[in-house]
Parts: sequence; structure tokens; C-alpha cells
Amino acid sequence: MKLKTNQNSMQFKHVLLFTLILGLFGFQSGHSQTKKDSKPNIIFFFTDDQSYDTMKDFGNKVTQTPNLDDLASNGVSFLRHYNTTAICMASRANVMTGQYEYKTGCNFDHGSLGTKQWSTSYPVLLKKAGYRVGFAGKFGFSISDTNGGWGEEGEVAKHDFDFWGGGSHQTSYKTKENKYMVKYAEAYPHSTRAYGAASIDFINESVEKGEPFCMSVFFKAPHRPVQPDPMFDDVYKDVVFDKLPNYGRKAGEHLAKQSRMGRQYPRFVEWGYDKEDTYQEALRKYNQLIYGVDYSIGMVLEQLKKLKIDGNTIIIFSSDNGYFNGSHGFGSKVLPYEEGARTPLIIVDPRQKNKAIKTSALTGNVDITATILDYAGVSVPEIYDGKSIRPLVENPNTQIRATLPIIQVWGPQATHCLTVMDDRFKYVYWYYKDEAENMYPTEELFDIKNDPYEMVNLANQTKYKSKLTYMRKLYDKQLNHWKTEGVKYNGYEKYGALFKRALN
Ligand SMILES: [Ca+2]
Repeated sequence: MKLKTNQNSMQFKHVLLFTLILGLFGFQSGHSQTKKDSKPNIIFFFTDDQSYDTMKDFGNKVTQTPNLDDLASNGVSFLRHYNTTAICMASRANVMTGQYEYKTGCNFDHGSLGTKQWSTSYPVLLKKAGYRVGFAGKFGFSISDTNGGWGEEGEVAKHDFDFWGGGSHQTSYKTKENKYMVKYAEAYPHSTRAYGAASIDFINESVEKGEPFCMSVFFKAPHRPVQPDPMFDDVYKDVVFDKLPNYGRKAGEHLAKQSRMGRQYPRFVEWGYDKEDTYQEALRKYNQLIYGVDYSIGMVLEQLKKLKIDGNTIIIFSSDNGYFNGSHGFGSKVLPYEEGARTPLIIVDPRQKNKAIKTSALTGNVDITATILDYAGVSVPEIYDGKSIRPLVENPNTQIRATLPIIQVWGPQATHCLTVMDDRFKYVYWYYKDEAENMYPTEELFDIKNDPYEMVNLANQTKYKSKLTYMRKLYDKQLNHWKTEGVKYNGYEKYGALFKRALN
């Protein structure tokens, strides 16, 4: 409602009174969110175990993700986005706090996130900045200061949210099993759609209150157990999935022996990737779970349009880690190879002009946190390892980081390794030695640009000697950062010595 500055005071008082009455009865002029219109809303959709190879924009020819495709066509897709730890619990702590695992101190086998790290998480900082913050789905880690201590996931964090629809532990695909989501169970028995419905209610409330919001939707899908929504049983009924060029045991023979010492290796057979019919069935169900996510995201996007706030709402879509689906003879995630650690990332800022852009600039899960703060106008704490991706959204031809690590210190010791990447290469160092098993410290060097399926280890090729030297320097620098900045509890302090390179 516009007012001329030269109006007399009587007219002004009448208008003011009228406006107050409208306000009392809940009328709004135009769409709401008039108080802090300069602040965009933010929705962060985060899936669980979704490989990069699950969408057309990221190279899959047969998957159906119409709403994600729509996001990609309205924003920027990141083709080299990695989780700095490729497993649920650690990755969720990374993305909430903007810090690497050795600074969060949080992973399975290690411990919970400290209250100090949580105090600079994006939900806490956004709430302080006047945002309504909501959460639905799998939170995945607990918060406590008892080193190695454990508590129910989300029970501390939930007090920092205006809406909480989180579930503990691995959560369930049955909506009714999440006590915070029970009211959605009848209409949306599968939790994937229920998270969409809960998000819509939170968004509606925020708009009614005229407050900017940040909704985090952490889907359980497509994580196991394999329980897709039966509503979508027909989507991939007769579809035949292609295999990536690095599919199968033979394609992993050149990799470090240490990589086969964890549960990822037996799962190739246990989960049926080794036979054509069971492989196809696994891929159909896996992608059906992702189709459910796509549908749920579509529900939310439609509501944004209805409320006319789609032009002022930033959308971020990514996943907590990748998934092997048989690549190199592996199942599951954890390992630093592309299918394990790389995921889709799409960012849509409807206010800027770049649409349907793809970039190969290096980005990591820790960068999402700084990005959310950047869009909200909140300064990024110095303790963060992540950098805002916003400059890349506005200019996809630039870079925000020269290097990014992948940390793997979960599961059997033999599989522990530290990885560094630059804008083209990936270097992995496996420290573990067992002469009886014929295992020795091993280096791997991959040219991700020319060999995206990691079929050739270049570490021993003379031609790449100077590149190897350069990557070793990046590695040493990363390890030094671990030694000086890493937490001194939860079992992280020993890696300064364990990961010291024994090869020169
Ligand atoms: Ca996961």
C-alpha cells in the first residue's frame, strides 16, 4: 500500500486505522512476507545415498525426475560436487556445521557433535538472524559434549527449530513411526511424501507470519531398506538400466587392495549387483525411491508458486553421499571413488539470470552451509571450512576452491584413507600395511576430467610425476590442517601420524 508523503495527517491516520483493522482480522495486502522481503526464503532438499548418476542432467538416460530436471533447468547443476566424508552421520554433521569431519569429531565409530560446533550451525545462525527454521526427516547425529557419548539423534537439536519433523536413528519409511510426523500418516503413509506435506504446512505458517524461512528436508530415500512408495510401482516397471563403464569386479582390479577390505566389497554379491535380473531389480527400486523424492519436491515447488513466493525462494538440492550400485565391484558408499563420494548438487536462485547451466567447478558438502548463510545475509564464521557457492551460481565459469579433501576413517582400519582433489585430479593415500595380506601403503592418482570412471591409476606413470608431487603437497597441507585444527578426542588425533606419507 503506497502513501504519498504530502498526505495530510488525518488521511494518514484513517489509512493506518484501516490497515490495523485488516491486520487484526488476518487480511493481507497482496502476498505476505512484507516485513523482511529482502531476505530470500531457503529450502534445502537433502537425500540419503543418492549417486550422481540418477538424473538426466547428470548423465542418466532412463531415470525420471521431472521436478529435479525442472530445478536444473532453472538453476545451476554442479558436476563435481563431493561429500567430504561419504557416510550419513559424518556428512550430515559436515553440512550442518560447514566443517570437515576431523573438526566436527562426528561419525559412526567416533562420537557425537559437540555443542560448540552446533552453536555455529546454519539452523542456529539463521534463527538468530530472524529466520523461521524447520526440519523434517533424518537428522542422523546426536549432539553432546561427552566425548564418544551418544544420545538420540535430534533430541538436542529439535529445540533450535520452529518446526521439527525429524526422526531418530535411521528413521522409517512408515510415517506413523515418527512421533513428530504422526498427523501426516493417514494421508501420506510413506514418509517421503509426508516430508513434502509437512514442509508445505511450515511454509504456509511462515508466510502467514510474514517471516522468511529456511526449511531443511532431509529425506531418508533412497537409503535402504528397499521400501519404495507403492504409489510409484509402475514408474520403472519395464525399464532396463545401463551399467556405468566401471561396473563389476574386473573394473576394480587396479584399485588399492585396501579398498576391498570393507563391507562395500561383499555387498556387490550380497545385494545382487552381480546378476543381471537382480541388478535390474535393485536399480528399479533404488530409482523408484528417488522418484518419490522428486514427487515430494514437486509438491513443495507447486505450493511456492501458489503462494507467489517462488521468485524469492532459493532451492538447494543435494545428497549426503553417493552410491556404488556395482561400480568397481562395490555396493554402498564410504569409499572416496566417484560413485561413493560424488552426488548431484543443484542450486536455484530465481533472482539471477543463469538458467540450465552446468559447471565442473569443485564443490563440497561443507560449502552448502556457507552458501545458505550467504543467501540469508549472515556472515560465515571463520571456523568454517566451507566457502559460499553463490559466486559460482552468479558466474559458473569461476572457481571457489583449489582443493577439497575426502576423509574416510570409518569401518575396518584397512579401508581408512585420506583423499585430496584439485580442479581435475584426485589423489588417494592408503596408509594400511599388512605384509601377511600383501598390503602396503598405496597411492592412487586419477585424472577425473579424462577418466571420470577412475579406470587408470596414474600414480606410477612417469608422465604424471610432477602432478603427483603437486597432489602430495596438497595432501600434506590437508593433513597438517587436520593435525593443527582437528579435535583431540573421538579418535581423530591418531591420524596425524597414521596418514603421514610413507611414500616419496
Ligand atoms: Ca547416506
